[in-house]
Amino acid sequence: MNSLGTLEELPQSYRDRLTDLNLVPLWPNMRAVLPPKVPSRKTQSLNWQFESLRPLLIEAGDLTPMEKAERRVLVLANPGHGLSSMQATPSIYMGLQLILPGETAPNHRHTPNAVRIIIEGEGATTIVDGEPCVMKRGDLILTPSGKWHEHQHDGDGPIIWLDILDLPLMYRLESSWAIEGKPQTKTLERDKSFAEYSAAGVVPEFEFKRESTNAPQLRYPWTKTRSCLVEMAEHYSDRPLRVAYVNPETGESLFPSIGFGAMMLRPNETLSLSPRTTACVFHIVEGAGSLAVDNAKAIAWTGKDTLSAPGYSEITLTNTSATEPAFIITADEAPLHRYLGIF
Ligand code: GTQ
Repeated sequence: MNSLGTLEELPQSYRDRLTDLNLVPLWPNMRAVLPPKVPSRKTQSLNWQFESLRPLLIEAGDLTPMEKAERRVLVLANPGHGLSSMQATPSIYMGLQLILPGETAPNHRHTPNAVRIIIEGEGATTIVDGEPCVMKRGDLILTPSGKWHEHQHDGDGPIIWLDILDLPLMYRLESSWAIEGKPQTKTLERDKSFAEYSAAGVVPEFEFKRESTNAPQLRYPWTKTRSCLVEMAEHYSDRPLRVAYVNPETGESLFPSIGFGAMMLRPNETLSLSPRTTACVFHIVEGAGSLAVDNAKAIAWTGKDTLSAPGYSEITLTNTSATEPAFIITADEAPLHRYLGIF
């Protein structure tokens, strides 16, 4: 590829006249926005270790009362994007949220899609459009774009979960906004949508057309996902053990923006992910191991850690235990890449 003319080669007076008219010459910038063959990526591979973060999150519980926080969250900010961008990847926001016993996080709704993955604690409920969803370790609780949601915690200890939102995408589309609402009335039975969709291949039949099939199931209990992976392991001794979380009505990804999956690594298993364009994040539900990205030094992980890795990279996950399986929940931008035809 030819090297192209630089900005410095242009006379200052010419550059000034361009600037006055809000014009920019493409050629000095072209390789930066269209680099040869591989895109530039800001997403760094890293591990937000739960053990190191937890004390700071608990401290936030002392420092900031809920009324002053609404959402008491420490954002997992990827330094590659700049900490203030509050991004884990180009489209994914992640944060660790803390609710103390007796606290509530007020009702609101917003344009970004959100999923929570429960990390620690029991006794909390998320109410989504009138449906109370139980929150247990490893569960995914969905609050799709536009749905009212609030959190209550009646358990004994703190509850901590990982929020995953397509906030950076919505923000850059200049489409991110929220509104506050009055506390919801629980108009639906607890975990109604999970009850309706809890058997794979069987979906509820409605006499009347549903208002929307956009994410009809709101809670995906971890116990179900885990036992599916364990049963798969009994059938396959060599294939990767991976499942995708889908909309049970359409078989499509939970959201148009972010795709979610889960995997099990057998004891001592090393899994090289097939090459993909999208950045991804990994939440370790159980186990201990390492993440290697391209030729960089492998990053160790253990239960409750959360990691990120850029797209267009060779990713290898290793379970370093010789006796115990490891379980990981994944999130990536594949649905969006597929929609754009770049996956
Ligand atoms: O629970 O609605 O971590 O609106 C960031 C923004 C959580 C939430 C976050 C949010 C929420």
